[in-house]
Amino acid sequence: MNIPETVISKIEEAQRLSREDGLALMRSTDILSLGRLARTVKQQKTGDTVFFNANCHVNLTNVCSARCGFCAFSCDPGDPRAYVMAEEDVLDRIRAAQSAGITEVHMVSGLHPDKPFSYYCDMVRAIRRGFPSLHIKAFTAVEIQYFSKISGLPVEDVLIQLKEAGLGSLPGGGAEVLSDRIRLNLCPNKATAGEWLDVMRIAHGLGLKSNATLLFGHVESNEEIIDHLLLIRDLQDETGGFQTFIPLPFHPENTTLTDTTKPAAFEILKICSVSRLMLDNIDHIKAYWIMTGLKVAQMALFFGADDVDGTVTEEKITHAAGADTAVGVSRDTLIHLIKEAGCVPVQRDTLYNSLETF
Ligand code: V47
Repeated sequence: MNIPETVISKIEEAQRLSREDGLALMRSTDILSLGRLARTVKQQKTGDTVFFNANCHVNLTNVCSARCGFCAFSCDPGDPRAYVMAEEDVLDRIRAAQSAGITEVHMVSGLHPDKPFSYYCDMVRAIRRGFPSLHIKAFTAVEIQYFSKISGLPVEDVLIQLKEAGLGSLPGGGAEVLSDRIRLNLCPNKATAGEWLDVMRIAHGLGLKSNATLLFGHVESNEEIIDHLLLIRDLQDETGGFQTFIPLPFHPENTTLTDTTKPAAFEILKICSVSRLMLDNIDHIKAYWIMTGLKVAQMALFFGADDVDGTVTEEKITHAAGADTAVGVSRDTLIHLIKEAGCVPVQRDTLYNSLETF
Protein backbone atom coordinates (compact mmCIF):
# COMPACT_ATOMS: atom_id res chain seq x y z
CA MET A 1 0.00 0.00 0.00
CA ASN A 2 1.30 3.46 -0.94
CA ILE A 3 1.75 6.39 1.41
CA PRO A 4 -1.07 8.92 0.72
CA GLU A 5 0.14 12.01 -1.18
CA THR A 6 -1.38 14.24 1.49
CA VAL A 7 0.89 12.66 4.13
CA ILE A 8 3.97 12.95 1.90
CA SER A 9 3.24 16.65 1.35
CA LYS A 10 2.84 17.25 5.08
CA ILE A 11 6.23 15.63 5.74
CA GLU A 12 7.89 17.60 2.95
CA GLU A 13 6.43 20.82 4.37
CA ALA A 14 7.57 19.87 7.91
CA GLN A 15 3.98 19.82 9.22
CA ARG A 16 3.08 17.80 12.29
CA LEU A 17 1.51 14.41 11.48
CA SER A 18 -1.85 13.39 12.95
CA ARG A 19 -2.95 10.04 14.38
CA GLU A 20 -4.60 9.23 11.02
CA ASP A 21 -1.38 10.11 9.17
CA GLY A 22 0.55 7.80 11.48
CA LEU A 23 -1.88 4.96 10.84
CA ALA A 24 -1.53 5.51 7.08
CA LEU A 25 2.26 5.21 7.45
CA MET A 26 1.84 2.00 9.47
CA ARG A 27 -0.43 0.52 6.75
CA SER A 28 2.07 1.36 4.01
CA THR A 29 4.26 -1.36 2.53
CA ASP A 30 6.27 1.15 0.50
CA ILE A 31 9.32 0.74 2.70
CA LEU A 32 11.69 2.66 0.42
CA SER A 33 9.47 5.75 0.39
CA LEU A 34 9.12 5.52 4.17
CA GLY A 35 12.90 5.35 4.40
CA ARG A 36 13.43 8.26 2.00
CA LEU A 37 11.07 10.48 4.00
CA ALA A 38 12.49 9.49 7.39
CA ARG A 39 16.07 9.85 6.16
CA THR A 40 15.28 13.37 4.89
CA VAL A 41 14.02 14.33 8.36
CA LYS A 42 17.12 12.75 9.95
CA GLN A 43 19.37 14.76 7.61
CA GLN A 44 17.56 17.97 8.58
CA LYS A 45 18.14 17.22 12.27
CA THR A 46 21.67 15.82 12.37
CA GLY A 47 23.04 15.94 8.80
CA ASP A 48 25.51 13.15 8.00
CA THR A 49 26.40 12.64 11.67
CA VAL A 50 25.70 9.28 13.29
CA PHE A 51 26.29 9.00 17.02
CA PHE A 52 27.59 6.17 19.16
CA ASN A 53 28.96 5.95 22.68
CA ALA A 54 31.24 3.72 24.71
CA ASN A 55 29.25 2.21 27.54
CA CYS A 56 28.78 -0.81 29.73
CA HIS A 57 25.57 -2.38 31.01
CA VAL A 58 25.09 -3.43 34.61
CA ASN A 59 22.01 -5.33 35.81
CA LEU A 60 22.12 -5.38 39.60
CA THR A 61 19.66 -8.27 39.97
CA ASN A 62 17.44 -10.48 37.84
CA VAL A 63 15.08 -11.17 40.77
CA CYS A 64 11.86 -9.37 39.93
CA SER A 65 8.42 -9.16 41.44
CA ALA A 66 6.84 -7.98 38.17
CA ARG A 67 7.57 -11.09 36.02
CA CYS A 68 6.39 -9.51 32.75
CA GLY A 69 5.28 -11.97 30.08
CA PHE A 70 7.75 -10.61 27.51
CA CYS A 71 10.81 -10.83 29.78
CA ALA A 72 13.23 -13.77 29.74
CA PHE A 73 15.75 -12.14 32.06
CA SER A 74 13.79 -11.99 35.31
CA CYS A 75 13.23 -14.80 37.79
CA ASP A 76 11.72 -15.46 41.23
CA PRO A 77 13.74 -15.44 44.44
CA GLY A 78 15.25 -18.90 45.01
CA ASP A 79 15.50 -19.68 41.28
CA PRO A 80 18.90 -21.24 40.50
CA ARG A 81 19.51 -18.35 38.05
CA ALA A 82 18.80 -15.67 40.69
CA TYR A 83 21.61 -13.23 41.49
CA VAL A 84 22.09 -9.92 43.28
CA MET A 85 25.28 -7.90 42.80
CA ALA A 86 27.24 -6.50 45.72
CA GLU A 87 28.97 -3.14 45.51
CA GLU A 88 32.38 -4.73 44.87
CA ASP A 89 30.99 -6.87 41.99
CA VAL A 90 29.63 -3.75 40.32
CA LEU A 91 32.83 -1.77 40.77
CA ASP A 92 34.87 -4.72 39.40
CA ARG A 93 32.59 -4.94 36.35
CA ILE A 94 32.98 -1.24 35.61
CA ARG A 95 36.74 -1.36 36.21
CA ALA A 96 37.01 -4.16 33.63
CA ALA A 97 35.04 -2.12 31.07
CA GLN A 98 37.12 1.01 31.65
CA SER A 99 39.99 -0.33 29.55
CA ALA A 100 37.61 0.03 26.56
CA GLY A 101 37.29 3.75 27.36
CA ILE A 102 33.67 3.79 28.49
CA THR A 103 32.04 7.09 29.42
CA GLU A 104 28.67 5.71 30.58
CA VAL A 105 27.25 3.04 32.87
CA HIS A 106 23.75 1.94 31.85
CA MET A 107 22.23 0.25 34.91
CA VAL A 108 18.74 -1.30 35.05
CA SER A 109 17.51 -4.21 37.15
CA GLY A 110 14.62 -6.37 38.29
CA LEU A 111 12.18 -5.11 40.94
CA HIS A 112 13.73 -7.01 43.85
CA PRO A 113 11.16 -7.84 46.55
CA ASP A 114 13.54 -7.33 49.52
CA LYS A 115 16.28 -4.86 48.63
CA PRO A 116 15.60 -1.44 50.21
CA PHE A 117 15.84 1.85 48.33
CA SER A 118 19.11 2.57 50.19
CA TYR A 119 20.77 -0.34 48.29
CA TYR A 120 20.27 1.55 45.01
CA CYS A 121 21.31 4.94 46.41
CA ASP A 122 24.42 3.43 47.96
CA MET A 123 25.27 1.74 44.67
CA VAL A 124 25.04 4.99 42.71
CA ARG A 125 27.13 6.74 45.38
CA ALA A 126 29.78 4.00 45.22
CA ILE A 127 30.00 4.21 41.42
CA ARG A 128 30.21 8.00 41.57
CA ARG A 129 33.00 7.77 44.18
CA GLY A 130 34.93 5.07 42.30
CA PHE A 131 34.52 6.55 38.81
CA PRO A 132 33.86 10.29 39.13
CA SER A 133 33.99 10.99 35.39
CA LEU A 134 31.50 8.29 34.33
CA HIS A 135 27.91 9.26 33.55
CA ILE A 136 25.46 7.07 35.45
CA LYS A 137 22.34 6.49 33.33
CA ALA A 138 20.24 4.28 35.54
CA PHE A 139 16.80 3.05 36.63
CA THR A 140 13.80 2.98 34.30
CA ALA A 141 10.70 4.97 35.21
CA VAL A 142 9.24 1.62 36.33
CA GLU A 143 12.07 1.15 38.85
CA ILE A 144 11.73 4.73 40.08
CA GLN A 145 8.01 4.22 40.69
CA TYR A 146 8.82 0.95 42.51
CA PHE A 147 11.41 2.72 44.72
CA SER A 148 8.72 5.24 45.62
CA LYS A 149 6.40 2.37 46.59
CA ILE A 150 8.95 0.48 48.73
CA SER A 151 10.37 3.57 50.42
CA GLY A 152 7.10 5.44 50.95
CA LEU A 153 8.76 8.53 49.45
CA PRO A 154 7.16 10.62 46.70
CA VAL A 155 8.69 10.01 43.24
CA GLU A 156 10.21 13.49 43.34
CA ASP A 157 12.13 12.72 46.56
CA VAL A 158 13.33 9.39 45.18
CA LEU A 159 14.73 11.19 42.15
CA ILE A 160 16.27 13.97 44.23
CA GLN A 161 18.06 11.45 46.46
CA LEU A 162 19.36 9.49 43.46
CA LYS A 163 20.47 12.69 41.76
CA GLU A 164 22.33 13.77 44.89
CA ALA A 165 23.98 10.33 44.97
CA GLY A 166 25.25 10.82 41.39
CA LEU A 167 22.52 9.77 38.96
CA GLY A 168 23.01 11.58 35.64
CA SER A 169 19.98 10.58 33.55
CA LEU A 170 17.29 7.93 33.07
CA PRO A 171 17.22 5.26 30.35
CA GLY A 172 14.05 4.77 28.32
CA GLY A 173 13.11 1.23 29.32
CA GLY A 174 9.93 0.00 30.95
CA ALA A 175 7.69 1.93 28.56
CA GLU A 176 6.87 -1.24 26.59
CA VAL A 177 3.62 0.00 24.97
CA LEU A 178 1.91 2.81 26.86
CA SER A 179 -1.50 1.14 26.70
CA ASP A 180 -3.59 -0.14 29.61
CA ARG A 181 -4.80 -3.10 27.50
CA ILE A 182 -1.26 -4.26 26.74
CA ARG A 183 0.03 -3.64 30.24
CA LEU A 184 -2.84 -5.62 31.81
CA ASN A 185 -2.05 -8.44 29.41
CA LEU A 186 1.78 -8.47 29.56
CA CYS A 187 2.97 -6.57 32.61
CA PRO A 188 0.18 -6.01 35.15
CA ASN A 189 2.52 -5.92 38.17
CA LYS A 190 4.42 -2.73 37.49
CA ALA A 191 3.96 0.97 36.72
CA THR A 192 0.96 1.79 34.54
CA ALA A 193 1.28 3.88 31.38
CA GLY A 194 0.19 6.97 33.32
CA GLU A 195 2.71 6.29 36.10
CA TRP A 196 5.56 5.82 33.58
CA LEU A 197 4.73 9.18 32.01
CA ASP A 198 4.37 10.87 35.43
CA VAL A 199 7.84 9.70 36.52
CA MET A 200 9.33 11.05 33.30
CA ARG A 201 7.50 14.36 33.73
CA ILE A 202 8.88 14.74 37.26
CA ALA A 203 12.40 13.68 36.22
CA HIS A 204 12.45 16.21 33.40
CA GLY A 205 11.20 18.86 35.82
CA LEU A 206 14.21 18.16 38.02
CA GLY A 207 16.55 18.63 35.06
CA LEU A 208 17.19 14.93 34.48
CA LYS A 209 17.20 14.01 30.79
CA SER A 210 15.81 10.63 29.74
CA ASN A 211 15.14 8.40 26.77
CA ALA A 212 11.95 6.64 25.72
CA THR A 213 11.44 3.20 24.20
CA LEU A 214 8.74 1.16 22.46
CA LEU A 215 8.70 -2.64 22.66
CA PHE A 216 7.08 -3.82 19.39
CA GLY A 217 6.37 -7.09 17.61
CA HIS A 218 4.21 -8.91 20.19
CA VAL A 219 0.47 -8.34 20.82
CA GLU A 220 0.19 -4.65 19.97
CA SER A 221 -1.92 -3.12 17.17
CA ASN A 222 -0.95 -0.30 14.77
CA GLU A 223 -3.28 1.99 16.73
CA GLU A 224 -1.48 1.20 19.99
CA ILE A 225 1.91 1.95 18.42
CA ILE A 226 0.77 5.32 17.09
CA ASP A 227 -0.97 6.22 20.37
CA HIS A 228 2.28 5.35 22.21
CA LEU A 229 4.22 7.72 19.94
CA LEU A 230 1.63 10.47 20.46
CA LEU A 231 1.82 10.14 24.27
CA ILE A 232 5.61 10.52 24.11
CA ARG A 233 5.31 13.45 21.67
CA ASP A 234 2.77 15.21 23.91
CA LEU A 235 4.98 14.87 26.98
CA GLN A 236 7.98 16.07 24.98
CA ASP A 237 6.01 19.20 23.99
CA GLU A 238 5.48 19.80 27.69
CA THR A 239 8.98 19.06 29.07
CA GLY A 240 11.56 18.75 26.26
CA GLY A 241 13.32 16.16 28.41
CA PHE A 242 13.54 13.19 26.02
CA GLN A 243 16.84 12.93 24.19
CA THR A 244 16.33 9.87 22.06
CA PHE A 245 13.62 7.39 21.11
CA ILE A 246 14.49 3.71 20.81
CA PRO A 247 12.14 1.22 19.12
CA LEU A 248 12.95 -2.26 20.54
CA PRO A 249 12.04 -5.36 18.47
CA PHE A 250 10.61 -8.12 20.66
CA HIS A 251 12.68 -11.30 21.15
CA PRO A 252 10.35 -14.18 22.09
CA GLU A 253 12.69 -17.00 23.22
CA ASN A 254 12.22 -18.10 26.88
CA THR A 255 9.27 -15.72 27.33
CA THR A 256 5.56 -16.55 27.68
CA LEU A 257 5.10 -15.51 24.01
CA THR A 258 7.23 -18.17 22.32
CA ASP A 259 4.74 -18.59 19.46
CA THR A 260 5.41 -14.99 18.40
CA THR A 261 7.78 -14.41 15.48
CA LYS A 262 10.64 -12.00 16.07
CA PRO A 263 10.26 -8.88 13.87
CA ALA A 264 12.47 -9.08 10.78
CA ALA A 265 14.23 -6.25 8.93
CA PHE A 266 11.13 -4.89 7.17
CA GLU A 267 9.18 -4.33 10.41
CA ILE A 268 12.21 -2.96 12.28
CA LEU A 269 12.96 -0.44 9.52
CA LYS A 270 9.31 0.53 9.21
CA ILE A 271 8.90 1.28 12.93
CA CYS A 272 12.18 3.19 12.87
CA SER A 273 10.90 5.36 9.98
CA VAL A 274 7.45 5.91 11.48
CA SER A 275 9.03 6.89 14.83
CA ARG A 276 11.28 9.43 13.09
CA LEU A 277 8.34 10.89 11.18
CA MET A 278 5.89 11.08 14.10
CA LEU A 279 8.32 12.31 16.79
CA ASP A 280 9.12 15.67 15.22
CA ASN A 281 10.16 17.08 18.62
CA ILE A 282 12.72 14.41 19.61
CA ASP A 283 16.24 14.97 18.31
CA HIS A 284 17.50 11.40 18.03
CA ILE A 285 16.26 7.95 16.99
CA LYS A 286 18.44 5.07 18.14
CA ALA A 287 18.87 1.75 16.32
CA TYR A 288 19.87 -0.42 19.27
CA TRP A 289 22.12 -2.88 17.44
CA ILE A 290 21.97 -5.45 20.26
CA MET A 291 18.29 -6.00 19.35
CA THR A 292 18.23 -5.13 15.63
CA GLY A 293 21.52 -6.81 14.73
CA LEU A 294 24.47 -4.78 13.44
CA LYS A 295 23.49 -5.11 9.78
CA VAL A 296 19.93 -3.88 10.28
CA ALA A 297 21.22 -1.09 12.56
CA GLN A 298 23.40 0.05 9.66
CA MET A 299 20.41 0.01 7.29
CA ALA A 300 18.36 1.92 9.89
CA LEU A 301 20.63 4.91 9.16
CA PHE A 302 18.70 5.13 5.86
CA PHE A 303 15.37 4.87 7.72
CA GLY A 304 15.62 7.77 10.15
CA ALA A 305 18.07 6.57 12.81
CA ASP A 306 21.06 8.75 13.73
CA ASP A 307 22.41 6.74 16.67
CA VAL A 308 23.47 3.10 17.11
CA ASP A 309 23.85 3.10 20.92
CA GLY A 310 27.25 1.93 22.08
CA THR A 311 29.85 -0.69 22.71
CA VAL A 312 27.52 -2.21 25.38
CA THR A 313 29.82 -4.46 27.36
CA GLU A 314 27.85 -7.48 28.69
CA GLU A 315 24.20 -7.24 27.65
CA LYS A 316 21.92 -9.70 29.48
CA ILE A 317 18.22 -8.80 28.94
CA THR A 318 18.02 -9.47 25.19
CA HIS A 319 20.44 -12.37 25.27
CA ALA A 320 18.24 -14.17 27.80
CA ALA A 321 15.51 -13.90 25.14
CA GLY A 322 17.57 -15.43 22.33
CA ALA A 323 19.42 -12.48 20.78
CA ASP A 324 22.04 -13.75 18.35
CA THR A 325 24.12 -10.56 18.45
CA ALA A 326 27.41 -10.22 20.31
CA VAL A 327 27.24 -9.11 23.97
CA GLY A 328 29.42 -6.10 23.08
CA VAL A 329 31.41 -4.65 20.16
CA SER A 330 34.51 -2.51 19.74
CA ARG A 331 34.44 1.16 18.87
CA ASP A 332 36.15 0.26 15.58
CA THR A 333 33.26 -2.00 14.58
CA LEU A 334 30.75 0.82 15.11
CA ILE A 335 32.97 3.34 13.32
CA HIS A 336 33.30 1.00 10.32
CA LEU A 337 29.56 0.34 10.21
CA ILE A 338 28.78 4.08 10.18
CA LYS A 339 31.52 5.05 7.70
CA GLU A 340 30.59 2.26 5.27
CA ALA A 341 27.10 3.80 5.13
CA GLY A 342 28.65 7.12 4.02
CA CYS A 343 27.98 8.82 7.35
CA VAL A 344 30.28 10.55 9.84
CA PRO A 345 30.79 8.66 13.12
CA VAL A 346 30.76 10.88 16.19
CA GLN A 347 31.45 9.44 19.60
CA ARG A 348 29.16 11.21 22.06
CA ASP A 349 28.67 11.25 25.78
CA THR A 350 25.29 10.36 27.29
CA LEU A 351 23.98 13.93 26.90
CA TYR A 352 24.96 14.10 23.22
CA ASN A 353 28.04 16.25 23.62
CA SER A 354 30.44 15.30 20.81
CA LEU A 355 33.67 13.75 22.09
CA GLU A 356 35.43 12.71 18.89
CA THR A 357 34.67 12.74 15.17
CA PHE A 358 36.13 9.99 12.96
O1 V47 B 1 12.40 -2.20 29.31
C1 V47 B 1 12.58 -6.83 27.75
C2 V47 B 1 12.86 -4.56 26.69
C3 V47 B 1 14.05 -2.95 27.73
C4 V47 B 1 12.62 -8.05 25.99
O2 V47 B 1 17.67 4.30 27.18
C5 V47 B 1 12.85 -6.74 25.60
O3 V47 B 1 19.51 4.33 26.05
C6 V47 B 1 13.05 -7.36 23.43
O4 V47 B 1 15.26 -0.06 27.57
N1 V47 B 1 12.80 -8.66 23.72
C7 V47 B 1 15.43 -2.68 28.31
N2 V47 B 1 13.06 -6.39 24.34
C8 V47 B 1 16.37 -2.11 27.27
C9 V47 B 1 16.22 -0.62 27.15
C10 V47 B 1 17.30 0.17 26.52
C11 V47 B 1 18.25 -0.44 25.74
C12 V47 B 1 19.26 0.32 25.17
C13 V47 B 1 19.36 1.67 25.42
C14 V47 B 1 18.40 2.28 26.21
C15 V47 B 1 18.52 3.73 26.50
C16 V47 B 1 17.36 1.53 26.77
O5 V47 B 1 14.15 -4.09 26.94
C17 V47 B 1 12.95 -3.30 28.68
C18 V47 B 1 11.95 -3.93 27.73
O6 V47 B 1 11.18 -2.96 27.10
N3 V47 B 1 12.79 -6.02 26.72
N4 V47 B 1 12.47 -8.10 27.32
C19 V47 B 1 12.58 -9.04 24.98
N5 V47 B 1 12.32 -10.31 25.26
